Amino acid sequence: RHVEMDLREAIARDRLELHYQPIVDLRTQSITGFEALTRWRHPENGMVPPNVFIPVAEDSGLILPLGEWALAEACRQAARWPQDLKIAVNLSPVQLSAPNLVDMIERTLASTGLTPARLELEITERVFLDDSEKTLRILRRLKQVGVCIAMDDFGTGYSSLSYLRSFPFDKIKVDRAFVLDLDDGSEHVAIVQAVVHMARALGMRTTAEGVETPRQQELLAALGCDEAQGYLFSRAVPIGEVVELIASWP
Ligand code: G
Ligand code: G
Ligand code: MN
Ligand code: NA
Repeated sequence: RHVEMDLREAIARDRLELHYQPIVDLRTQSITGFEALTRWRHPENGMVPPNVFIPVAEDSGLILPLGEWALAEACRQAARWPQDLKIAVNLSPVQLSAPNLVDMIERTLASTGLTPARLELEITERVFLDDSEKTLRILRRLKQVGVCIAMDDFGTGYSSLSYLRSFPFDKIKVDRAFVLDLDDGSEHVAIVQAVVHMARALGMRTTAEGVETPRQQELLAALGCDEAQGYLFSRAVPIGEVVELIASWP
């Protein structure tokens, strides 16, 4: 309750921040883009983690204004970056089932001037739990707008492979649960390999999340994974550090 009231005020007073985590090409080591992650600095309690406030936002409906703000802010910032960099924004299933999502996204692209192909929307498997036909229709409309769609947290949820065939995702993000103990001899090697093969066969790219060690990076590259993100490369940084990060990237 308290969290909900405080979050409502934080949104109204523009007190949320976006942090940006780089996504790195495993072949060239260059940054291909950033994932925007919402941060909430509570005036008394300090940083409130997203796994606390996102569920509250989803249950209360506050995820709609929060999500709209995050999208607009991320697009506004990314429009000023080098044109080859993409911006990934997380979309809640609640946003996907709300009316006017596609209009809102088109309006945001128009008002920020961001090229649609530079925007990547990350959705989770949870979106297919409700009305998967309706979800597929919305995703197809979004594709027509020209944005990219990524399947986030792949392998953790209520995975069904059937929707991968029903919808042309641009990218699969392999959940960090499979990267966490990715090491020589780990069973996760076989799982990541299978996901990469499947994605390739379906014409989708793969991004590994939660990469923390050079050995994980090596294994992922050897397995044919396209991109990676994680603390090995960088944590999510405030907007003021993004330009510096791009400029100083090896
Ligand atoms: O890195 P981090 O702890 O910020 O992210 C935790 C979770 O919160 C991730 O699953 C991430 O997708 C989610 N999250 C972070 N920012 C947003 C946002 O703006 N919208 C939505 N829907 N989820 C977000
Ligand atoms: O959208 P998603 O749920 O994937 O959000 C990414 C989450 O993972 C964020 O909470 C982010 O801070 C976190 N994260 C990013 N890189 C790493 C990492 O290398 N290790 C761990 N443990 N968490 C990470
Ligand atoms: Mn994500
Ligand atoms: Na994820």
